[in-house]
Amino acid sequence: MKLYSGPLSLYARKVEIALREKAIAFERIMVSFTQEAGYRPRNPVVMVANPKGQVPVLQDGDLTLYDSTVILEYLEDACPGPALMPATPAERARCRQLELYADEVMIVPLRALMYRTGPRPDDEQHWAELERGAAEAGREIAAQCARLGQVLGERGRFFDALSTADIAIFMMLLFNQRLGGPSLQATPNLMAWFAELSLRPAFRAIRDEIRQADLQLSKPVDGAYPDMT
Ligand SMILES: N[C@@H](CCC(=O)N[C@@H](CS)C(=O)NCC(=O)O)C(=O)O
Repeated sequence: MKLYSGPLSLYARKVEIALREKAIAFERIMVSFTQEAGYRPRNPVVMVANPKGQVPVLQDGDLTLYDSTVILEYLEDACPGPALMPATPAERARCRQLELYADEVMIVPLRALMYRTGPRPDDEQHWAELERGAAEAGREIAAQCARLGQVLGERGRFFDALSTADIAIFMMLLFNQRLGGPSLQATPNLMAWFAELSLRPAFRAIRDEIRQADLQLSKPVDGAYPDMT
């Protein structure tokens, strides 16, 4: 398999974690990314494969797929063991729902923090507006973390075994860390879950690569990575 990924692409890194957890060999092609120009110039293969022009793109023989969720579903069907989806229909649906919560709901306030890793605008007023937006987003992220803490409950896990939802939520919380969002300390069970996943080689490798990519590509962010062990 061939995966088109990006150094700071949280969706492509979701797929990388799944591939590593399933011990599937793959060739990784990193598309170019800078804070100044984003993904431009676009990778030509990605442009042809994905009408949205986005990574991840997975090629498996004649099959070319885009969108991390579709790719994860394919990997689950094509390479079922070790499973990254629960067994029962209800739990599988709950897993898909939680993955979507991460990918489409948690991403919203995170986007309001992303300016922090890019070049600082000259206009101080614009910067102050961004900072106000970030403060509001931080409150929303803290509320989301509290909700996730409730879902985790005393059991401290979303499902009996590792799932695509764990991967998606981990990526969002990792990005919250790198962007200097709220610490997880207010939700100890979520923090413990995050720390436990960080010990798995697949998660640790991606976390460390992203941290390294930040050192090379991003502006330093005050208070970044507060909960890193
Ligand atoms: N829903 C898509 C989102 C993919 C996505 O947003 N990819 C970003 C990188 S994390 C990208 O390629 N952005 C470039 C762009 O949107 O122009 C997925 O899950 O794969």
